[in-house]
Amino acid sequence: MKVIGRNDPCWCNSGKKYKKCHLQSDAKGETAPSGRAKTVRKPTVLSAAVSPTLVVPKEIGRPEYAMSGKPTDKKISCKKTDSDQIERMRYAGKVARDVLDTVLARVKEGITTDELDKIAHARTLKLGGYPSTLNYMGFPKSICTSVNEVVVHGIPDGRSLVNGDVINCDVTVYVDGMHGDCSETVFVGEVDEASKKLVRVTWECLLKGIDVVKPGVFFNRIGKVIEAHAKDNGFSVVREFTGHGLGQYFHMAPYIAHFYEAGNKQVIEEGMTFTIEPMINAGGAECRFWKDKWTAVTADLSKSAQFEHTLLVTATGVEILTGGREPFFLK
Ligand code: EYF
Ligand code: CO
Repeated sequence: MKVIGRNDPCWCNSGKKYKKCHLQSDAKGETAPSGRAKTVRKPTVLSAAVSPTLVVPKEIGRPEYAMSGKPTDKKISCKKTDSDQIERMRYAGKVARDVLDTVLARVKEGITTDELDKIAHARTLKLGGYPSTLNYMGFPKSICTSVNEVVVHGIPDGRSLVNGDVINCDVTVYVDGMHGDCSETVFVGEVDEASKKLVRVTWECLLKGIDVVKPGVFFNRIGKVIEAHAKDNGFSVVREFTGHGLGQYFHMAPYIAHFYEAGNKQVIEEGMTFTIEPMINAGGAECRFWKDKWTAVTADLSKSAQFEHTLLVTATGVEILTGGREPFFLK
């Protein structure tokens, strides 16, 4: 076994020296969640070549940040009051779902995440949409592809999928002036039982979060039920990233925590459109960033999974705007 030197690159692919990254937490045994035997894992995903930025034809309507990379910093509420806005949200949700299904149908051993990005880009344009992640705060690609220990915001690149990978594809589209956002985690070939459980429980976490949505309920109920289900199954909830209001802007007020925030008394209202998108880790909740500053990975390199829907709050409950077929593992 090779021993990592203090000045060697850290094993977690952060690009930092070992002494500036995991040296101390490894020494204290903190990399594993407390109460469990520490498992030392190696990264299963390394950064690979990123292809040139794809072009969007000028006749496609664009969000405000498409040229500058800078989204509006106004904290506008996601509540919709007129039926035209709601109809356009329904349409954005349908287009996002179509693009996600198109991408997921092509996931298989040997395909690169860059090819999946190109498939998503072409399908989004064909449906008259703009791929919302493209140049959002400078993000270079049309979807996010997060494999194994990558929690979120993986950049599609030249890495080929291998048997046993789990991959989350996250699609957001901007069409008719509205954003629709959804993601799913799927298997590449045959995966181990632990990965199957992680993906199933993550899906159940999303469903449990959606189940409590109706007018008058505190937003913190969503995180409460999600965190309880993840913990009951021995998993942890990522805290750095949350769901979000969306509509005319990609990210609007409020944020939606996937863990319990006792003091958050914000109330769910009819007409709000927001995402729930829990990221659940097989090990500890802590994340690190790669040196690209986008890709978030689990600090202990355990696997992570995520599912996401865009929701509309109705008078009595909720409408799933990015709903469609059931996830593949329920078939
Ligand atoms: C340091 C980004 C900014 N943000 C959110 C920007 O909600 C999303 N998906 O469901 C979502 C997708 C993307 C996104 C893609 C790029 N960004 C990422 C990471 C860090 C960061 O600020
Ligand atoms: Co989102």
